[in-house]
This record gives sequence, structure tokens and C-alpha cells, in this order.
Amino acid sequence: MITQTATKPVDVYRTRLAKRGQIEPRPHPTVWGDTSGRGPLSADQLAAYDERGFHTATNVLSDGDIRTCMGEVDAITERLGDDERVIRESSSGDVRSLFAVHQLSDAIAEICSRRDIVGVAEQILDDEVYVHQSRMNLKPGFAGGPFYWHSDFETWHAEDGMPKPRALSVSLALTPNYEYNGALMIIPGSHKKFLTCVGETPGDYHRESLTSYRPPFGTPEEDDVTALAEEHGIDMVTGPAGSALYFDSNCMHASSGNITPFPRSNLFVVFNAKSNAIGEPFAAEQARPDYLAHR
Ligand code: 6CS
Ligand code: FE
Repeated sequence: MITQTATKPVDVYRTRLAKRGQIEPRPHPTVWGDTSGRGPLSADQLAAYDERGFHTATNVLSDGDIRTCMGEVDAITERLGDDERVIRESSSGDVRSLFAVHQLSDAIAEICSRRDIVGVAEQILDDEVYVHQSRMNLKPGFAGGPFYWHSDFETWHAEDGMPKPRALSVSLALTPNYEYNGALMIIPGSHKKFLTCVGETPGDYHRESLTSYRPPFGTPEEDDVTALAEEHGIDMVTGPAGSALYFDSNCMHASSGNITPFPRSNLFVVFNAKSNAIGEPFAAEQARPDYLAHR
């Protein structure tokens, strides 16, 4: 008798494994398709994005936009109280992140749908896009906590079922991002490598991962981060309020805490290609809630 067993396609981004793996190459592109003639980015800007994994621009938000966003953060926080979408610093209780802000605020939704911002995502990903996740990360003066080294795609693949790294984040600065108030550090070129992480994802893990300064799972091995940093160095992405950073979903990145008096507040919007819609998690029992990964 011939028994047919359904075989799942091989996952090329295997992670949350029992033991440390090799640093894997990324088999998928960063810039999808030849969209160089389309704009808004020039061919040179696209090539630099492909090489480094990120692109920056200034004057993307106006002073009025920034005031609106900050006002919305206060209003949302007040309205939501201790809702799950409000993530607080475990030590001080200050708000660390606010998720699904484009669903909670029409003004923020409008910013997330602007052509000049969405157009960059569509050009790089060569597809129509939708918002996979939106959040405000607030690093108040004296009290902002760090974010340990990670690839966002590793989490979105393992816990949200994102098939491929055909997604990118836009970080919009609502305050100046200086070298010293917790700006983003990126290892340029790291997006072309996939670092597997060790350890099985526990149930309801997001409750721990989003408040932890160094989450126990979905965190790469120190030796692997060292190898990438020694090869490529580390870029500090600073910029004035109103500037934007577009970065690939698989960039290895982190940020330090903020003990300066100057808050560092950024609005993050994650655009995913429509053809890359999320399914079953690749390395977790249950998919995360909709406010972290829109379906
Ligand atoms: O778990 C997540 O989806 C997220 N966590 C981090 C630290 N970065 C990106 C993403 O929002
Ligand atoms: Fe991240």
C-alpha cells in the first residue's frame, strides 16, 4: 500500500531551534523587481537600499504633523488605560510602545497612507502594500529602555507567519534622534543574512517579549551578531524631527536606553507586500493578536 504524506514546503528561514545554526544566506531579494524608473527613489537610492538595507529622508513630516501625533499619543494613552496595546516599561511604568496606532487615530492613519511614504514601500517591494503593524515607540527622557539586537522578520516569520522578508518598516522621528538619546543602530548589509535563534517560543510569548530589554527567544546569538558587526560595522541612524528611516524587515538592529533629558519618540509603520500576506506561524503554537500583526 502506498501512503501519501503531505509534505510541507521546506522553510528557508528556520528559527527557534534546539541549538545554534549557521548564519544563513537570504535567498530572497531586498529590492523586488526593477522599479528604478518609477520613483520616488532614484536608481542610486534603490541600489544603496539594496546594499545597506535602509534609506533615510528628511522633512517627511511637518511640525504640524508632529504636534498632531504627539497629541494623539496622549489622548490614546488616556483613553486606553491598561489596554493590551499599551506596553509599559517594567521598571518605571512609563509607556514604552503603543500598538495599532493607525487604527486608534484617524490622523495617524492619514499619515500612514500618504503617497510619498507608501510609494517608497511599493517601489522597493514592487507590490501593493498594507500595514502589517503600526506602533509608537516612546523613549522618555531619563527613563527610556533599550531594545536588544534582533531582526523584525525573524519574529514576524516565527510568530506571525510572514512567509518572506518582503516587508519594510518606516520609522518617522517625532523628536530629534541623536547619537545619545537611543537612536536606532543598524548593521548595514546584515539584511542579506538570516540569523537563526535558539529556543522554542513559549505560549503567549508577546506578553514577555515586548517589555523585556533582552528577550530570551527571538534573540540572535552574541557570536553571530559579533561576526556581522565585525564584517560590516554599525551605523547609528540619527536625524531631525520629521525625518524618516525606511529599513528592510531583516536588518539586524537595536537601540540603547535613553538617560538624556531629551525624549526620543518615533512612529513606526510596517508595510508588507500584499502577495506576502501572513498565514500560520512558522515557529509558534499560536498566532499573535491582531493588534501586533494585522490579518
Ligand atoms: O514583536 C514585534 O513585532 C516587534 N518587536 C520589536 C522589538 N521590533 C519590531 C516589532 O514591532
Ligand atoms: Fe525592531
